[in-house]
Amino acid sequence: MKLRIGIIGAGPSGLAQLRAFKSAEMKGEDIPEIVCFEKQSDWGGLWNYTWRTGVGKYGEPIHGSMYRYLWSNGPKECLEFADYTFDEHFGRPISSYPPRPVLFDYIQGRVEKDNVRDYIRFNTTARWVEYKEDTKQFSVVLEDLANNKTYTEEFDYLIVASGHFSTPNMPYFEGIEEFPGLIMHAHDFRGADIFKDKDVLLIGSSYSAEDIGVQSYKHGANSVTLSYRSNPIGMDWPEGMKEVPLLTHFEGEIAHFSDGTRERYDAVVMCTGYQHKFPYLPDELRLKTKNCLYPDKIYKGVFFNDLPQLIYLGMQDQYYTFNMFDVQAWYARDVIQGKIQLPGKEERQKDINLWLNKAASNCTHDDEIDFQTEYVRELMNQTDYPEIDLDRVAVLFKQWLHDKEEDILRYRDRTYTSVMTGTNAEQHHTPWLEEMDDSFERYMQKAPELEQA
Ligand code: FAD
Ligand code: NA7
Repeated sequence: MKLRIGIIGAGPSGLAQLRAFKSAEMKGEDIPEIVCFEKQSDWGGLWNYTWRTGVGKYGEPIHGSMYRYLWSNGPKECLEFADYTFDEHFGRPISSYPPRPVLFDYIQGRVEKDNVRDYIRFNTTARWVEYKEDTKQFSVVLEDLANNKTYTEEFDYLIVASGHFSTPNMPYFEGIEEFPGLIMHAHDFRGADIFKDKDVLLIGSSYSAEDIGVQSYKHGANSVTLSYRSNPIGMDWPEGMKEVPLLTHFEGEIAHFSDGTRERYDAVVMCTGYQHKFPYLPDELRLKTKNCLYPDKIYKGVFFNDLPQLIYLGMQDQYYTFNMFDVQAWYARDVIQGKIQLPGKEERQKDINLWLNKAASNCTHDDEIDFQTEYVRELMNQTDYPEIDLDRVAVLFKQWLHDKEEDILRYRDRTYTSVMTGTNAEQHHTPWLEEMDDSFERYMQKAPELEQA
């Protein structure tokens, strides 16, 4: 009997797992029977943009948190697949910070080549999971949303690749129920056009606050205020943008801050992060963690220590993304295929503790980059995933942080060199701040063609 592998989610992590098995198959290995369940009608996870908010066509909570004018927030050279380069996909150099449709196209290119679509059941939600001690299998209740049918299937391994930037963390502030303007979470933000000429308050001091802030500036907000709880982002903000300490309460349309200042706003966006939420998993199988670089209870950041047949992909906070999901998926594949033997539970916990201790001593962003670089290296070195010069990737990440600090409005015009191919990125034909069209077609145009047009 072939092993049966269930994968929940066909975002970059789930697709990495499919690709990992495909690549083994292409090398002549026998691979298990695999089924991937995806609740959306297409693959790509967050990169599959939706205009919808709230619930989808079939009443499921909307997964997407990406917005229309999203451009990569880090250099593409840091996330490049080692087995499918940007050169291979685009056939020519492109810039270092492409817009969402361009990265979506790149993600799709690799899996289209492999025909992995056949493994995926779209419009299918994982509803509930149970582990059966007698059969040592997972029993998964699934809902075929389009046909309104529920059914159950059994799997030897279950791979959770359902992401963790989808369920908002939504705090309460006194008086907010009387605020007359728009209140939303970053999860529901779809474009800053609505903030033209408005005074916008963003709560939070991480990626979402930073990027929704500069998006709002770019699209003509009258003013943008970022309110931080622990530390300010600390950029040299352009005129019209500023950071203030934490919001304490509202009085009507007036927001009060902990430094005693107050101001009137038209809209509030909670850029307050996300919850790791797995409504289809029972207590004893559920990963319970905040957003951090090394969640407890998962060995090598992947195997649920209480039951290593349960595998979590992409659950860390992320400097590394696509290539980190790849090394996790390759490692998981090799364990499933019996090429890598897992140690016993206590040994695994010791290893987890070692990483948790290392994580606890991270003080700066540079420390965090080095930490995640070491983590990716550890997994990468144990499989046949093509080698990446991770020290050079770490240098690029640090350069990226530096470039952002130097000019938060223009860092996306910077270019870097691919660690995989040595290709220098091209300068995009239009500076990011002036580029109001993020479509694939516009992006791929060369400057002279634009001039002719
Ligand atoms: P996801 O992309 O979230 O995919 C999970 C998939 O699981 C989805 O398709 C979902 O529909 C499916 N799913 C969920 N629940 C179920 C269920 N019960 N049953 C069936 N299917 C289910 N990373 C970068 O590298 N660069 C960026 O510029 C960048 N920008 C970002 C901007 C935003 C606003 C956000 C939120 C994230 C950004 N990221 C970025 C990080 C992002 O997390 C990763 O790039 C990547 O999408 C994570 O992939 P994933 O497969 O782990 O999760
Ligand atoms: P993050 O990176 O998890 O950051 C969440 C932010 O929200 C962080 O600054 C928190 O402040 C802040 N926060 C959380 N709760 C509160 C409350 N109650 N009050 C005030 N501030 C709060 O989430 P992001 O959405 O920015 O980024 C997630 C992904 O999206 C990322 O990978 C990007 O690529 C895009 P803290 O510092 O903890 O005090």
